Formats: sequence, C-alpha cells, structure tokens
Amino acid sequence: MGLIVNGKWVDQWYDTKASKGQFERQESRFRDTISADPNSKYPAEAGRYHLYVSLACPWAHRTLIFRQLKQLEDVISVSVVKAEMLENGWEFDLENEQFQDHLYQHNYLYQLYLKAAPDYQGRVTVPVLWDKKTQTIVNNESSEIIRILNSAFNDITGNTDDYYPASLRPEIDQLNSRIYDTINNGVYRAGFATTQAAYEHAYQQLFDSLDWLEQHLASHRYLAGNQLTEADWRLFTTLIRFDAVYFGHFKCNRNQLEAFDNISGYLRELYQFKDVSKTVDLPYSKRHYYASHKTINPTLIVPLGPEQDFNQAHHRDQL
Ligand SMILES: N[C@@H](CCC(=O)N[C@@H](CS)C(=O)NCC(=O)O)C(=O)O
Repeated sequence: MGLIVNGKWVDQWYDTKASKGQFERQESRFRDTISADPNSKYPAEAGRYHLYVSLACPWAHRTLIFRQLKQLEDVISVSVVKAEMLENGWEFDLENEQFQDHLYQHNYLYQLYLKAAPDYQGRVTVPVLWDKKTQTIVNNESSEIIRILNSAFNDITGNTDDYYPASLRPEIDQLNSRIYDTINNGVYRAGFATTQAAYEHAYQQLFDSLDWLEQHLASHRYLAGNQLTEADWRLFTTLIRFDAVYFGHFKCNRNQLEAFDNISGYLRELYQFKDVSKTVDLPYSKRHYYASHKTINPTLIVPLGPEQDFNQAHHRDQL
C-alpha cells in the first residue's frame, strides 16, 4: 500500500501522525461527469466507458451495484484488481483472466493513474471510471459515479429507475452524511486508528449510529421514503462486510449485526434484491482486508468464519 509522489510509486502505510492517530481519507481528484448530451465532454455511449474495481472495497462495490441495477452490464465493461493489496498497491494478475487489466494489461493500478495524469500525486484508489476514447479517468469518486450511472445512460438502457429522486434528495443527503461519517468511513476510522482515543471515538459513533438505525428500521422498510434509494445501497456495502470483516479486523466488536433483528432483516432483503448478490464476494473481501493490512494483521492469516446465510427469509414485506 502506498501512493504516487512525483511520478513514482512510494510504498507507505497511511500517515496518521499529523491527525492525532485519526485516519483521514484523501479527496478524490478526478471529478468529471458523463451526460446524455451528445455534445458534452463525456457523452453517454455504449461500450465507451470502463470501471476498475476491487470486489472488497465498499466504495467500488456501490458502483458495481448500480451497474447491475441499472442494467449496464453490456454498456460499461469492468476489470477487477487482485484481492491482495501489498507493496505496489492494487495489482492485476496477467496470468488470470479474472483479475486482468483488459484495456492495457498493466501490472499495477498506479500505472493507469499515471497514464491519465503524469502529474498525479497521492493515493491510487478504486473505483475508477475510465474513458476508453480519450484514455483518461472521468471520475474516481464513487458517490459521483453512482449518480452518473443512476441517470446518464437511461436513453441507452431504457431503465429509468431512479435511486436519487428529487423529492427525497434532502432526506437522502442528510442520511448519507451521517452514515458516511459514522458507518461507511466509521469502520475505517476505528480500524485504521493509531491511538486508543481515536479508535474509541470512532467505535462509539459507529455503534450510536447502528443503534439509531436499528430503531429506524423497526418502523421503516427503507432509509428514505418507501422505496430503495442510493442511501440504502451506500449503507448496504458496509453492512454486508460487517460481521465477516469489520467486527474482527477493524475491532468493531460491541456486537455483530446478527444481534440486530431489524438491521439483519433489512440487510438480507437488500442482498436478495434483483441480482445484487452477484456483486457480493465475501471470501475475496476477507482475503483483501486480512491479507493486505500488515500493520493490523501481521500474520496475514484470513479467518475461516463466520458462517453466514443471507438467503434466509427477511420478512421486511410486512412493514
Ligand atoms: N472517495 C473514494 C474512496 C475510495 C477508496 O478509498 N478506496 C480504497 C479501497 S476501499 C482504496 O482504493 N484505497 C487505496 C489507498 O488508499 O491507497 C470513493 O468513494 O470513491
């Protein structure tokens, strides 16, 4: 794990000294958009764009879910990096079709960032939304990529499902903000903390939010309104990894999600929705976290448990 400094890859773990042991996520640099307007910089076209993802990463996972829900499998192609992320950051495996860079046969994801912008400085993250035509990164911020996928290709696919409806936007924005800080990024803030105080602070905020969520979901089937929105999908990618990864590896261990009836029913409903389960790979995800973060798990041993079955009945339709 590392970053690009002056055009070169430097192997370095997150530096938390300046922030009193608190993990801080770097702002994404590429922030362009794709639009239905054929005269725009990046017009929506079938076959033009490509996603680079890791199946372990909750932010990249959002984009895979939207690709699935919005029926974009034949419109946007995908390359998946290897599960392990070690000295060279995200890598491809040239020997294995499943984990290849299908466009350029790169060995490492940082080579793609340098191809897009030789002056790029900083972390090399997934997801990346790539334009095959101009050979650059359109956007590497998942919260924006899912909004692009939510609407820009509607004329091509005919799928007009809207996960960010205008009437619910203020509510969705508010939910996203709390859930991002305390849950999505909260588990990382607990896991990557390097002082006891920073860990405890993140842990408290996380479980306060999960307690609130458990209560909210007792009387609401979904987070906002009576329909699935992006707020649910953004939350889902953290919840699905919780018991298998964050509970142990990131020390988010007051209790497992299994212990929350409403949250775990909700989680099963989302897992069973359409083809979402196709985007979930927990063995790969476990391998990524446990076998990459040497500072947290020096033996790199990947635990075998827990046994989980997200296909059980969820009973959420009674709400
Ligand atoms: N803001 C980004 C964050 C993406 C992100 O942090 N991805 C992680 C994987 S879960 C990553 O690639 N980390 C590599 C690194 O930080 O060096 C987004 O939401 O798209």
